[in-house]
Amino acid sequence: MPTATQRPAPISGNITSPQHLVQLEELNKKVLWLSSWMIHNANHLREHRDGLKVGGHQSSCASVSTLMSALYFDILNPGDRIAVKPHASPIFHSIQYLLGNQSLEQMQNFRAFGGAQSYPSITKDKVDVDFSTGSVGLGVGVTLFASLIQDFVRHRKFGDKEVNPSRMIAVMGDAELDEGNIYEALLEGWKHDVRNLWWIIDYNRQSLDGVVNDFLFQKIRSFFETVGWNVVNLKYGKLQLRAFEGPAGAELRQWIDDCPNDLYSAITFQGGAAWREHLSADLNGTKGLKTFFKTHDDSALHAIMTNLGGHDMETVLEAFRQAEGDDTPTCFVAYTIKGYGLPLAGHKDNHAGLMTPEQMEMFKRSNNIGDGEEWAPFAGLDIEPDLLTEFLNAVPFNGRPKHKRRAPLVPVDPIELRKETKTSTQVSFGKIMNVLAKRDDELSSRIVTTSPDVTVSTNLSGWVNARGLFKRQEHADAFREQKVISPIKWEKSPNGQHIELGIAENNLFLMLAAMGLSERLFGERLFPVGTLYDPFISRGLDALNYACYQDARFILVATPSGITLGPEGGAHQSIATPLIGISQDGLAAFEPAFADELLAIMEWSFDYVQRDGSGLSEIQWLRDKEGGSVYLRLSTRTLQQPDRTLEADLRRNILAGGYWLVEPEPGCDLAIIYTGAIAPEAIEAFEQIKAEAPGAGLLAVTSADRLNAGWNAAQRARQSGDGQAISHVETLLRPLARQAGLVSVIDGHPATLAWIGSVRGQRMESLGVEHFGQSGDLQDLYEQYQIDANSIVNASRSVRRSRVWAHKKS
Ligand SMILES: Cc1ncc(C[n+]2csc(CCOP(=O)(O)OP(=O)(O)O)c2C)c(N)n1
Ligand SMILES: [Mg+2]
Repeated sequence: MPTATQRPAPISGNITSPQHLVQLEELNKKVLWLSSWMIHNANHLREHRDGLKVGGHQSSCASVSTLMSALYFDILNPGDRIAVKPHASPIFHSIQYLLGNQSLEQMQNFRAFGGAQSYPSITKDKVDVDFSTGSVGLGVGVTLFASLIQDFVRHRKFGDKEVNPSRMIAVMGDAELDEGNIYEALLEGWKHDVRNLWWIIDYNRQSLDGVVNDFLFQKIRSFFETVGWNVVNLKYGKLQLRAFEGPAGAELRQWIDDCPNDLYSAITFQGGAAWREHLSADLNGTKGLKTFFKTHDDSALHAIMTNLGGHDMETVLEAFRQAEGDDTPTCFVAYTIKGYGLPLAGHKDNHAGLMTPEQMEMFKRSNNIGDGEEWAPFAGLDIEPDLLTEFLNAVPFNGRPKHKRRAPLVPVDPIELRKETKTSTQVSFGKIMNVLAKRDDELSSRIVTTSPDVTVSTNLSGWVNARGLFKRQEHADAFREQKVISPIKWEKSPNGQHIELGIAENNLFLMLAAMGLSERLFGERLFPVGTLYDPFISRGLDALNYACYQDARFILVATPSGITLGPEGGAHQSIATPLIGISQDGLAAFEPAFADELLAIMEWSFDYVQRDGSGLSEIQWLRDKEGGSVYLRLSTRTLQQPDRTLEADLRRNILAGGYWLVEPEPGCDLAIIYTGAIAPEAIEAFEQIKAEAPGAGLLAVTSADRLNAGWNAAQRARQSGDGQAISHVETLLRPLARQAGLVSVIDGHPATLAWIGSVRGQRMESLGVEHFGQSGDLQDLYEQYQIDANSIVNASRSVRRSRVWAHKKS
């Protein structure tokens, strides 16, 4: 294995000055050292109180260090945005450290609480991260959608500002190509003619468990070319190219091309002598081989054989620079070695492998780093610190503003919605969007909608008719031109405000992530509204989680939902989504029953997605000042609407998660609690039971998520000594007798509301849906799954009986 100091000196070409190249090489050497050291420090030198493995990926870092150094120290412009391969986080932090953007303390606390994160994180890292990564494939995919949103923002010309396009870049592991979301994104990108996109594949031909298929590169080329990308191979480094011109050069090249990936990796691990042995056996009798061997000792031979394109700074710079100026999406296949420059190089088990303290000591010595100099930015380098400082000060990327981008808040004026006596939440959603479409205000101009082929069936077509679809080039509606009558216009233009997607929910969530990061990425606030069928949230769940994790802001509208879609299809019934709504961090979930509730929630949501504060909110014990994204679970079921005007108090309760549709009398012993489209059954059951349970209450839960979050937070506050803390659900339940019985009902999993029994330790029977899958009308289905009015009455009687029984027993 060549040590860091033995690494071949760069050979200068036309692309850059020799001095610049040497400086980049030296910085790259330091980046590799720092990344290895911060992982070593985290694993071996910090106190481990819990005995758990800390981990880190020294080999994954080593394979990408040249590519990343070339990007950050030379190629990137301040506006370029980059998703970094998750396990290259230490490389990213080391580069930021050298650029003066990352603190020593953060470096030393890598993977510790409050320190630099295991994987680059927008929300948790202190340094400026463009895209969070971690779940492989998603960070790559989101760059594609970000490039589309960049185009969208540029075409909308907010405030007549001309925004120059930047590059959206993913530095990705080759195994990320196994994730299906990559191909879904590629196809969508092709449809939308995405531009200014670079995907740089760290083609080390190793994943976590093993070595990838030898012919993967051919497939990569054809996938990408099929969807209109340029593909650039960085296979050989300059040392190799020079060797190919020397004695036995052509045969050497052929041998390299023919060598299976796993064998190449194994010999890389073994080093110079093993190369000699294999080459001698395989190329025995080749003219010039002896001369080649004679002029290269083991170390020089190893340097040539491992001088792959992705480790050769000059080759990398050449490739990147040549791609500049062409906005065609470009895929770089950079051949690399996992663990390059480390004793772990090429070993098949090196993914989580760590250098031993002894190996680290040797590595340190080979880097000329003295004791106590481990974190010193320039220790052991062959160039004067002043020159390197000057170099770093001139790095174009560092011209990026240091403060977080904030766009002005957009006022949300009340939305005037005509009252209906009967309607559904889905229809009301469409009408609210129609009202917004007709308005000429800042909010409406910044709304962007998207849907995976269910725009019409989720009632977005009124909005789309008014605002049009987004496409970089004008595209007329052929049906309209041919006078084929349709209520739905399908005109595409650069001014359109709806981005239509193919049926791929993962893409929907990556799109919402990119739209919801627009303020951060492009300085322009957008209000993304995405629609889909509720059950298919599960299809894109990891991407939804990913979007929320990086604090992208959007409104997700899921409809229809539950078994309430009736005859439309058993396979499309959703059960678990209300629980997702409760448990998904960063997402406030609502399930209104009536149009006026939905209106209040949507008005609030457009404000909520803009918030960026901290501390307690106007609704106590909810983290409302921080804001977040919103999930609305809606229904196609038409309901009789309550005849009322929302007073401030009622509106506040709707937003806090619940209100009494019928107030209980103090000390009463029964409450029926319902959520969403099952409201008529709850009301009917309530009417039937109220003679048996005088003064009973009927509680409408508009957000089990927010009721639950408030309760948890208030409990934690009390546990920490704040005796006054009380949450909304506790206030709501206060009038009930201590031993009152509760019955809940939801068209979703019963656990969504079942926790309410614990709030005051009251007996509770929870109705909901645990099984699904058959079509039917609502009467049949509600009866079958026991969420019909009769079942609610029976549960009310049952809970009252068991309450009396329990009371007697005690
Ligand atoms: C969705 C997902 N599944 C599994 C993992 C666990 N994991 C982390 S890295 C990795 C292998 C990555 O290999 P590659 O992308 O080639 O990166 P390399 O380390 O070789 O650069 C796996 C399976 C993950 N992070 N995300
Ligand atoms: Mg790999």
